[in-house]
Amino acid sequence: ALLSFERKYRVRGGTLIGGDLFDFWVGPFYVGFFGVTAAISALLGTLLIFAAASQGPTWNPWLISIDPPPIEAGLAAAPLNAGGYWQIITVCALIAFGSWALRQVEICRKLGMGYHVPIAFSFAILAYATLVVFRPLWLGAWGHGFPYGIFSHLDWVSNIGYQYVNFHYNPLHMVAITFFFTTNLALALHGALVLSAVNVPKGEEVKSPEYEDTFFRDFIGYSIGTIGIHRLGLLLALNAGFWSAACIIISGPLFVGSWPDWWDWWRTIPVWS
Ligand code: BCL
Ligand code: UQ1
Repeated sequence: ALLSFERKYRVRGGTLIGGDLFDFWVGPFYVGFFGVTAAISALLGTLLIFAAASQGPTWNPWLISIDPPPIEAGLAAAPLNAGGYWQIITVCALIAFGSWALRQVEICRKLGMGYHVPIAFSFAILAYATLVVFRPLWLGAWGHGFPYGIFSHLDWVSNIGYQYVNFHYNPLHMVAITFFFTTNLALALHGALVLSAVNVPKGEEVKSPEYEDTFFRDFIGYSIGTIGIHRLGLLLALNAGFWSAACIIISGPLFVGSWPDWWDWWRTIPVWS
């Protein structure tokens, strides 16, 4: 069912491509050209996952793994059962994610809103593309992408981590983790603060944002403000994704060896060496 206000916002236009062709809704969902391309590529990618799994040794969902080509195959197109499925599935995924972002753009344009959501989602796409496109390209083989499987991708992360001895010492991994944790802290504070102001006993009026500001001024002498916390949250979250991509793209292409040893420059600073 349509919510009471929804009809009013079902406006024409704002499409990037195709004019009015796919400018309609199916139930609650806006379709659009990119809704069609997202649906087709997601469906095709999913079917190919099943096709590839049918060629493998197991239907155990934990153990199914669709592997990239062997490293020796370099950047060539691989036979289906030797990484070719992985390559096509990766293309489907990239088209699906890209379409999803562009569909968000069209909805933003329809509603006259900012592009914050598609920009934010683009950082997630960037991180994925870094793992399966940019880093493999830079290292010269699709075999450097991660395998599509539940345990197998965990094994990949573990193996790549130990390939650099101890990934915790990767300075950009440290930065990324710090942004992930700080994002969590910010959302916990924000969620708690808003609920504390709004969850008043029955019959009482909810507390205004001034109370929220006052809580933090009493508490730590500073309030970032009600818009400010959302700007901060977005900034923290985007940095988490960005530095994740950065920490893995430097591992291999720009740095080989042991991340713990990378810190030797620090131990040899003249002041204490
Ligand atoms: Mg580490 C990466 C944290 C220990 C090796 N590690 C990461 C980062 C993150 C992190 C900073 C992964 C997040 C990311 O990339 O998001 N690592 C982390 C933490 C510890 C840790 C907190 C810890 O010990 C407390 N890491 C270790 C140990 C090593 C190690 C020391 C193993 C032994 N780590 C590695 C390696 C890597 C990481 C190797 C990486 O490659 C990875 C990284 O940086 O990757 C970039 C980015 C988000 C995405 C990639 C998601 C993209 C989503 C796409 C666009 C959309 C998907 C849609 C979906 C399919 C649809 C779903 C359908 C609907 C739900 C229905
Ligand atoms: C805050 O200052 C604020 O403004 C009133 C919020 O808005 C509702 C918040 O959610 C939070 C968490 C803060 C406090 C945050 C900092 C960084 C001081």
